[in-house]
Amino acid sequence: MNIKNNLILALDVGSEKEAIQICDSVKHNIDTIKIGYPLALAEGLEIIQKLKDKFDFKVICDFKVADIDATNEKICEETFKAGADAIICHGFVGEDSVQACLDVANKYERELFLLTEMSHPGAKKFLQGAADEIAKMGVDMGITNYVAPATRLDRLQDIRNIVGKDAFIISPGVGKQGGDAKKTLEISNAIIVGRSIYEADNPKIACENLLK
Ligand code: NUP
Repeated sequence: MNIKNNLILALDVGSEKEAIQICDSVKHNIDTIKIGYPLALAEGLEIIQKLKDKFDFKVICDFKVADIDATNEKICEETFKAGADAIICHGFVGEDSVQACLDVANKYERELFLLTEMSHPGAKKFLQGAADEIAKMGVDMGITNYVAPATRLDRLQDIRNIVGKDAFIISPGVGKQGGDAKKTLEISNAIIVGRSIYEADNPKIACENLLK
């Protein structure tokens, strides 16, 4: 995926009106947004196509798909039918569940991102211990897109070493969660930033400051 300025906006706002205001402010700095449950639950999946039509953005749906294979397939179908360019799935559910997501992504010629280790402190308790295996599973399955944390650069590097230099890693955790944009981009292909942009008085300047 080609991402302008290697910066993805996590658009976790609660209304279409707010979403449009933020997108309008950052549209010259950003061409890829990540929509998760907050906005999709507030406004429905139609918000994906609305924002794509208005701003010509690529949309990654952060639905952290983590169910049995049959249900994952249905979730991915609905998400891609709604216009998403990519979807994020969890890896801890295992190969069959992830394969179901990959099959639907391939059918629609869209992309799948495999979430390995999460960025928050709580991820250390359970997920961190499995993250290397999740990344290895992704490599074995031929997955080329990953999500890995900006908050723990040592772990981000470990995951980079497993998935290889040609894999595409996007990293949340810059800004509010404590991660550093520049250091993260030495390892990752793009950063995902939410609150530091959409809670800023001027989201456009917040983007520019992140890119300095
Ligand atoms: O490990 C993850 N950490 C994380 O923060 C995986 C994620 N998908 N996210 C998401 O990235 C999170 O749900 C939010 O949408 C975004 C980070 O937002 P912020 O901390 O920059 O506000």
